[in-house]
Amino acid sequence: VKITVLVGGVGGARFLLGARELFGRTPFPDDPAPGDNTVTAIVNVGDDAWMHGVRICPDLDSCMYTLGGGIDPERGWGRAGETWHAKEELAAYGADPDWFGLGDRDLATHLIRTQMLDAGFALSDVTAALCRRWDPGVRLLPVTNDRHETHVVVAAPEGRPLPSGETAPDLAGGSDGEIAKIAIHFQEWWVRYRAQIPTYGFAQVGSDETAPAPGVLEAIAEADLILFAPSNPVVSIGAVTSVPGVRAALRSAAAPVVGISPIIADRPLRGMADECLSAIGVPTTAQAVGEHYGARSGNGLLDGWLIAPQDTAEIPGVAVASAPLLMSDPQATAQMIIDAGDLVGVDV
Ligand code: GDP
Ligand code: FO1
Ligand code: CA
Repeated sequence: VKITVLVGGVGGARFLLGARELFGRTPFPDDPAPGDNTVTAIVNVGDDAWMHGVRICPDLDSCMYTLGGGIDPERGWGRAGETWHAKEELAAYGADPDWFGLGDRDLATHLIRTQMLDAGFALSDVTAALCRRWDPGVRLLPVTNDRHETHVVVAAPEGRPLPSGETAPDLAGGSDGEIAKIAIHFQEWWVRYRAQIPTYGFAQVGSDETAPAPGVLEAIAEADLILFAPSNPVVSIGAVTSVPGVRAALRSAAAPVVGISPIIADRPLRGMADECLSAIGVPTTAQAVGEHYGARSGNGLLDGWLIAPQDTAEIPGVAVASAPLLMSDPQATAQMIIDAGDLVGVDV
């Protein structure tokens, strides 16, 4: 069978461990043998950023390091056994940003990526080259090779210089007049402010001609089953489906599309999905996230929605079932994928 999974970082990477457990290893970057099981991950690049002159791709790296056995399991990003000498030296120079931590081991990945991008290689080629070392056992495709960064519309933090040259007023102090709004990079919102500032929405920033990376549309069109990992519905899955062409490809795919809920008992398992959902006016419930994705038979994306036993959901046109959704180990996650297939009559 051919399985195509839309993924973000930590949640996506854990989910792929389950897919690899169930379907076996998909060679990458080498081609799979005809007729073999293949697992293709379409990975979010909305988190990607330039910091200190290097290109960082957090979700691609979380997937690559997790599947390749190099991840720091507590953080879910960056390398195990990491040291932070470069970060300390940058801080000693007073280099900006001072709120983002590049580990020494991780830095080597960014240096190679940046050199290859500078030499004219596409991000998908760079990812394939890095995966020669990490041998993830899953095809890892960035959703696009173009810049497609998530920016966040926020109230300008107090004291922050505005593009006008003025300084943002103290919100808590009750400034009169309009709230000054600015857009900041997703990493600044997530890492620097921990999503704890008034937030009004998200926008993708990049090229006018953003297109799916090579292989992405084919992986959607040729799949036997398409899954949305239990990743952040807004800044991971939402940033993937906002690449022009991806949504239409999902809607016209021959295979059924099943989402796995990242929300269990009205809470995200980890991370700040809560803050992302509330910024776009979607309650943090399996019901609301399922509705947000919508039914493919209507204007949406789902044929099936797998939720946790604690939750309920009823979405016209979408088959809903409940199953344990804790990705405690690859076997438990593999069972989730079997359950997702059952929901839409695909025997994996
Ligand atoms: P990020 O890019 O690192 O933020 O990771 P993702 O977007 O791929 O996934 C983040 C989401 O994974 C969060 O919203 C969590 O609720 C969800 N998540 C993490 N662990 C689990 C789990 O064991 N089960 C389920 N159902 N969701 C999980
Ligand atoms: N997250 C943090 O909370 N603080 C950091 O300093 C940080 C550095 C970092 C470096 C490389 C990388 O691939 C990821 C990194 N992350 C860091 C995680 C990441 O910014 C976010 O968790 C994701 O983008 C959200 O998925
Ligand atoms: Ca992410």
